[in-house]
Amino acid sequence: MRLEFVTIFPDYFAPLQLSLVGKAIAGGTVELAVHDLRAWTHDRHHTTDDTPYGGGAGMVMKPEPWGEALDALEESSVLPITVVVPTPAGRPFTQSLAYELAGKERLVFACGRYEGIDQRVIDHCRQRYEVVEVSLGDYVLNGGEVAALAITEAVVRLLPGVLGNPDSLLEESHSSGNEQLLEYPNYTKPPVWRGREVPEVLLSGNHGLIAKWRRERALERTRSTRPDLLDGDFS
Ligand code: 6GU
Repeated sequence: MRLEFVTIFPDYFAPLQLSLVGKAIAGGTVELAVHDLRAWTHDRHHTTDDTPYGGGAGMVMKPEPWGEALDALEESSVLPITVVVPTPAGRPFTQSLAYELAGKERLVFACGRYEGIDQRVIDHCRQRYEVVEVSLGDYVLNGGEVAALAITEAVVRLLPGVLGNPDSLLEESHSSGNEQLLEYPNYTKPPVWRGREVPEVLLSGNHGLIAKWRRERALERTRSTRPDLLDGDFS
């Protein structure tokens, strides 16, 4: 999978060389390119924003550098482009959207700053590419960069061969193999730590009882912190 980021802050993407995503890059599963939007400006100050038509606070990203950036990316590879636009006005990011994006050949993250990107850039993209506007949740970040990192991590770990143990994908919170429940609590050695004991059932070796206990804890946790995930028929 090819992952590209267009941004005025390329340094935000340095951490992608670390950990699991870094290994996916080193191992060739992921090909990564970070592009400085300012490379497609032509004025002395490398201007990427301007005041909004109609007035109001904040600045809007100018369309011209974005247009040139996307033209250049389109010419750089024949892979079909899916443009991901991180924005609080986007479609909520979920595990199922992560799986959807993991199936694409080439994601181009258009990271806006300020109050966003001139709408004509998005409209232009919709005409030429697949476009997904994605929101991480109902709060406001200063720009798309941190959101793009989060989306990237969620997507890359789903690619074949990236996780050491693919069974992890089945057990974790929000995966389809877990009835949409939050994950049960986990314990490791020692059996007693600062007077706190590991629940006895986990030491029993009785896999049926352990599975039942874990499901009960998962339900309890979900009921208390995310009742919205339960649509009724859980027992
Ligand atoms: Cl995806 N982008 C920005 N800029 N702010 C956000 C967001 C995304 N999700 C929540 N807030």
